[in-house]
Amino acid sequence: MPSGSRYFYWFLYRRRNRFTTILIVVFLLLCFIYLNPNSKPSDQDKQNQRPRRNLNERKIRINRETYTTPEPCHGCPGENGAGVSLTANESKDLQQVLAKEFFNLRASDKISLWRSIPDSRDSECRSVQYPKDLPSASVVIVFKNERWSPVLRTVYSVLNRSPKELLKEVILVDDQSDIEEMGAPLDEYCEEHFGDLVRILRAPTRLGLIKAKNYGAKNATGDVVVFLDAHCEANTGWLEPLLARIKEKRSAILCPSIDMIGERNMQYSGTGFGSIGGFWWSLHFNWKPIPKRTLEAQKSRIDPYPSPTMAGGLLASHREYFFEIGGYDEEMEVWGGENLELSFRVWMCGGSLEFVPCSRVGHIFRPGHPYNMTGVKGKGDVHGRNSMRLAEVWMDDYKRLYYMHRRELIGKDFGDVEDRRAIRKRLKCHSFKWYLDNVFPEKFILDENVLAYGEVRNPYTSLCLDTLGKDEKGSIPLAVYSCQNGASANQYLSLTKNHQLRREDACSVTLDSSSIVLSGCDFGNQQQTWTHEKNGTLVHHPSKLCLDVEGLSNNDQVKLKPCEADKQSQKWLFEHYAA
Ligand code: UD2
Ligand code: MN
Repeated sequence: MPSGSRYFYWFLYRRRNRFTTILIVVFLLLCFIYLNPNSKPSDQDKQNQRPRRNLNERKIRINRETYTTPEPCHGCPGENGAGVSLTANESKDLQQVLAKEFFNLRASDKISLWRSIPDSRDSECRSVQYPKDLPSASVVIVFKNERWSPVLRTVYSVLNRSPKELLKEVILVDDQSDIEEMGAPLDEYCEEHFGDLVRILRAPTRLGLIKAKNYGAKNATGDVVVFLDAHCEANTGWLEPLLARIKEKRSAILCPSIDMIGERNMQYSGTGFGSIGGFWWSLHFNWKPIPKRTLEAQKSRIDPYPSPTMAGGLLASHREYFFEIGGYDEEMEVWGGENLELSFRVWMCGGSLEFVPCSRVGHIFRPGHPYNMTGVKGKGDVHGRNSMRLAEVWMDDYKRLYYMHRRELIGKDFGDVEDRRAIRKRLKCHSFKWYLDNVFPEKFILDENVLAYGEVRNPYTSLCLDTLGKDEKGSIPLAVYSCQNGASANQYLSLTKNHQLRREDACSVTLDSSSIVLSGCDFGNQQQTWTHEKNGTLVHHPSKLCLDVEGLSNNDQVKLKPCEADKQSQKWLFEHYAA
């Protein structure tokens, strides 16, 4: 027997013909596999590899010279903005992912980085002709612990849906993320795929989103700076209407209409339009319906319209103007307050804040934050301290209404605000009263222009009317609780000149024949009218019944009862009466 390699050669020699046949068969088989489209890894498979360097780079290279929009990812999940479902296997430990990211990262990872989404604009927007010579834009996206697929999808949506001659650059500001793939792999990916269209700046220390936005904007070179959160999808034609309005009015700060990207399944849904931004006196942002006066002033329903405040994340401003009016407050930490601060400031200092119906951008609203919310100075309550700064600089005496909600902050340190007050002086800005009267006349001021306000005490006990910690987000019961001597916003009620018994945004009405709750105020609703008689009773107009409380102990619900002269549980005294 031949041994070792000799045996091998002998074998080959003897079997040469058969061996050649096998080679040919293998070759044909390989050709078949390569040419059969079903056996190639799909676009989706390729995209799910991370870091994703196996993409068909030629197709998607989007640098200045070879700017093309990638082919749609046919057959991929989530196309046309559809929601994505997960297999049982993919859903394994999903709760942990949700608890960490506050959105469904697994679903996001299944979707193409440049998926298609439905054009959610009003059909009229599609035929608007914008001027050719619009200012250029730098899009600034700040991120802290955001993930690969939503961040890159934000970038692709901007690159694919902005006219290339208008987009100067995209600037990604990494606010010291702890996620490895967002470091060098992101640098490499952007360099390879986007050339100098996308720049990445690494914050030298944790800046917090407010300073990070300043940092990005200072490094921007476009005429206009546009801020986006790092989990957005810009929709068709989103940029032109923003730039066109800034060309018309340099001092207008503009917000696209924010569409929703479902945090559970990533479904893109248009939100229509019909909102302005408002605020609570606790200095949180809220959405309100567009007032009639605003609708009436619009020439067309797709025109930009004024809004008293903005949510904060998505906005466009002439870059130089943004800094002329003070940029963001560099002493604000991490998250919160800067959106109302900029809103009040731009209005009070001669500019305007407008919502643009034809510009639409989707955003994933997350129920929590994937990053540490603790500031150095604001410690556990960065929003509270940031809001103190804005109240102290911009709200004049109306800051009382903020401190009424946040009594524990009275006397706390809010840092030095002299530089910010200097802006107000330099620009000769209006008062906060001017803002309330002219920009937001719908805002209810709890202690102005009312018949009575403050705690509503039963003079025979130490009990006050109380909303038991519930606010306008849900239904608000009206009950009694030990008086807190002005220390609780739950006990602050107003009796208005049009006879409503209300708090910030909710008026007392009868739920059934006897119990009382607070719900949306409606001036036309007779069920909401009350009189405070000289003898101390609060009489409900339509029923002619009196506000009464049965047990006279903490948490007892108030009721409507037949009025009885001298019944102690029907006597109420407001803390203040208008002179
Ligand atoms: C809203 C705004 C947000 C900001 C915030 C108030 C929208 C859609 N979003 O909160 O832009 O105005 O209200 O301050 O209106 N980030 C950092 N560093 C940090 C923390 C966050 O870079 O220390 C990034 C974060 O990765 C994200 C952006 O800032 O890209 C906004 O943060 P968010 O999405 O958690 O804030 P959101 O949408 O709750
Ligand atoms: Mn966000």
